[in-house]
Amino acid sequence: MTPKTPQQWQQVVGHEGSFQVGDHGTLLKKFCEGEQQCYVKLMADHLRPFVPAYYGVVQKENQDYNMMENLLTNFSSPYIMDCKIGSRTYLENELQLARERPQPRHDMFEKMVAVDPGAPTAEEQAQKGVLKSRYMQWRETLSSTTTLGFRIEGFKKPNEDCQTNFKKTKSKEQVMQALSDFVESKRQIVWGYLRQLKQLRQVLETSDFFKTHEVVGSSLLFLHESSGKTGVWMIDFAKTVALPPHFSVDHRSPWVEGNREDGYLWGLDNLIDILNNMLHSYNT
Ligand code: I3P
Repeated sequence: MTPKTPQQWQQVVGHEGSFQVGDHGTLLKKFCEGEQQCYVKLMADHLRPFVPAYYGVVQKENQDYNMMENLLTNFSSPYIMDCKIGSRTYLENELQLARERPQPRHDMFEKMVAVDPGAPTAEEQAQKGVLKSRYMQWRETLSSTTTLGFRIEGFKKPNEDCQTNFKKTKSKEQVMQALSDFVESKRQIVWGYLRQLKQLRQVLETSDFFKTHEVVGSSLLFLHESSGKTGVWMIDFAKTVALPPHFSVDHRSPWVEGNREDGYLWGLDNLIDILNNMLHSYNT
């Protein structure tokens, strides 16, 4: 690990308070055992260049953290975007749990009503609560997760506030418009991202880790600078779980309960197609 200039971490989306900036270009993320196991395996997998380097567990003020590379330290004035990949954002066992022990969530009801007051059912209105699985599925169909296998969670440009108003960004055209805004219609940036996403797809097809895991709720982190430097990394493995032995998924087939398909490659295919379309449109 080479010492790097400490740089402020900029959180665009995700659970607040989960991160701290560590020393020497590291980032501390609140400990999650499942995520730790993924990072350990990923450090020995073909996917290693596409994930932040993992340095183990550290403790700070009685809290355990997974310590990893702070990817922002490689950029001086980064544009940052988080896209959640896959056709599903909840695990099959979360669904099972919701059936066995339904726990309506008031916070999720409030978030739902804020976007669409008509979305809750009469029963949900009465109890002022929605199940997490129901909320997550509603979010998926409202955004492009169900139709394209990925969604923009948020982005941030240098010296601007975070933009996270993408809950209803659903159609190809809407997604393309948001992505164009993020890259400021710069051909070179789109080209750079496309090249890296195609490399990632190739590596995913050969990765033992990817072959043996259900990858849910994971994101791609996009970083670029106006100079043209780009980078894409896989992040967020809290809901990435090992499949049972001899169980296989192709990461492209539609999900039906029990088949564990996550739609990761399907989403990546669609994202690559959209960026390709953008590149061609900038030519004309
Ligand atoms: C959140 C988002 C997160 C999810 C979180 C949701 O909704 O779906 O992915 O965390 O659940 O509240 P939104 O983006 O609309 O704010 P997990 O992926 O970790 O389940 P939570 O409130 O139970 O943390």
